[in-house]
Amino acid sequence: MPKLAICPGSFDPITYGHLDIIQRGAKIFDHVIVAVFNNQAKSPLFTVEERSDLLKQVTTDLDNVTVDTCDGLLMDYAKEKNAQAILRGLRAVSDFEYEMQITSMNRKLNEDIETFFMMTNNQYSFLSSSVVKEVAKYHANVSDLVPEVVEQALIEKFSK
Ligand code: COD
Repeated sequence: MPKLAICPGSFDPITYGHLDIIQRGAKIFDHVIVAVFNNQAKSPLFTVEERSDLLKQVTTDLDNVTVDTCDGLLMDYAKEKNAQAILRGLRAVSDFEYEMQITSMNRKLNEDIETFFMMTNNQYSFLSSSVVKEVAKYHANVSDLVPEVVEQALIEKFSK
C-alpha cells in the first residue's frame, strides 16, 4: 500500500527549514500532503489561502507533494485522507517538549497513525517563521531564510 504522510503546520510563512523537511519527507513517503492549519492562537500574518498559495509555488517541482488547507483536528483530517503517518520537524529541546505533548494527544485520538520526526538540517536549526517575520518587519534581508516568492510576499505585507 502506498505510504501517505501528512506534514501539518501553520507555515506563516514557509521557510527553508520547512521546505527541507518536506523535500526529505517526499523521498521517504510515496506521497506527502502539506496541510496548512488555521492556527489562530498564533495570530497569523498571512491568511490560510496566502500561506497555501506560497507553499504551492515553492513545491511545484515535487511531484509527490500536494498542498491543502485544513480547519479542525489533525487526526480527523489524517483519517479522512487514509494517511499512515504525520511528519514533523524537530529543531531544539523546546520543540521536543511541545511535540511530545501533541503526539501523546494525537495518539490518544488515533493510535493507528504514527508520528515521524525529522531532525532539522543544522543550517536551519535557528530558523522559524517568527524569526523571519521579526526581521522582515524591519526590512532586513531574509533571502537566505525563505524562498524568493516568500521574501517578496513579506516585503509587500510590511510595506502596507
Ligand atoms: N527546521 C526543521 N523543522 C522545522 C523548522 C526548521 N527550521 N521550522 C519549523 N519546523 C517544523 C516544526 O517543528 C513543525 O513540525 C513544522 O515544521 C511546522 O511548523 P509550524 O511552526 O509552521 O507549525 P505549528 O507547529 O504551528 O503547527 C501546529 C499544528 C497546526 C500542526 C497543530 O497546532 C495542530 O495539529 N493543529 C490542529 C488542531 C489539532 O489537531 N490539535 C490537536 C493537538 S493537541
